[in-house]
Amino acid sequence: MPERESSEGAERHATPAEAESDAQRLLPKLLAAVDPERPVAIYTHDQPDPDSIASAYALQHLLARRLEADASIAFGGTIGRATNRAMVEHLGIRLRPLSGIKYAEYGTHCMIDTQPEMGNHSIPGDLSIAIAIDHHPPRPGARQAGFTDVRTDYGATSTMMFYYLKAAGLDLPAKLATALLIGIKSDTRGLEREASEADLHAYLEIFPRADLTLMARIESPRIPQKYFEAFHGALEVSALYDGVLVADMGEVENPDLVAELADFFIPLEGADYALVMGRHRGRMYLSLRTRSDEHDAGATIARVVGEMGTAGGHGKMAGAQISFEGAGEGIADEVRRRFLTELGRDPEAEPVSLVRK
Ligand SMILES: [Mn+2]
Repeated sequence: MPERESSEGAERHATPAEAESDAQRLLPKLLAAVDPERPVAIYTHDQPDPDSIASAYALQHLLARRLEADASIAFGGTIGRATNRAMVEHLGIRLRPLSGIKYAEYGTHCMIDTQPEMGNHSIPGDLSIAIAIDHHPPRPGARQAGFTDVRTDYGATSTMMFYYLKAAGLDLPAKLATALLIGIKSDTRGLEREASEADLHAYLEIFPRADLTLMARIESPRIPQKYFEAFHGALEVSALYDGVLVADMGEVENPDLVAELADFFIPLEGADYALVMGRHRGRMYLSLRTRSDEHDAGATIARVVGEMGTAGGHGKMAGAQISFEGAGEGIADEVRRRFLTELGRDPEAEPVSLVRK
């Protein structure tokens, strides 16, 4: 295991010096892409995670301080994870649901921690995006925003945003520092995975400015009972196929659970892959985690989903969505078969239940 962890980190090469010079070079272009006379909209991906929330908050701060721009943050889907909800509440970050956004009222549209042609957001395809800042690999031939800053060498968009704030000469208020710290921590799993030197450096620089009491409160939130029920259900349906864990949750109350359960299962001894599926409002959500270097999570899930839906992700974690009509009953089985075949497992093999019933 340890040697794998170190090679994982090596995938992201950004150094602090590069991060600083890139931010200095790109900052004027970023600011020039904003119409400061009109309200600005900043969009996270759907079911926003701490990295996208913190990055959006940082961009809002940057535009307010440097351009006096009035920027709102909007998101699609729900904020399901208790820690993410606690983050928004304790830090007082105002997020508006996308359903209430009138696009014509905004002069500048920004996407953060995602890009125009990603499948993980609900922004209309014909909306002209002025700014996109992200660390996920772009799709080949994807339509670009006016100002596009996609640097896959970073473990978190929060790190990129930290260097923008630094290049702009802005101080970090405690709440923003706390948000960025949580953003970096969560996207790199505590700097263990896919973290570059720049991520580590940013983390250390931000750390003394953060409110650690608040951070502890956010990271250990109270958990509703429904959550335990969902975990119970997931344990019961989990099946192992030769080192591959598959859990089809059926209907889920919030799609965030799917990713959370994938994180929950991947430490399992003897499992190199965890795929969790759940349906919510006519969509199947998939989340894949891997501990193996043999198959890239993002590429694997993209091949599994194929023309059925949209997919995206990194080497060790990836997600996908498939829209369907009706009950969508057969989809999970189709995905499971394709997935096992993709990993060279026998889709007909008898699975082993994870827990005794
Ligand atoms: Mn991210």
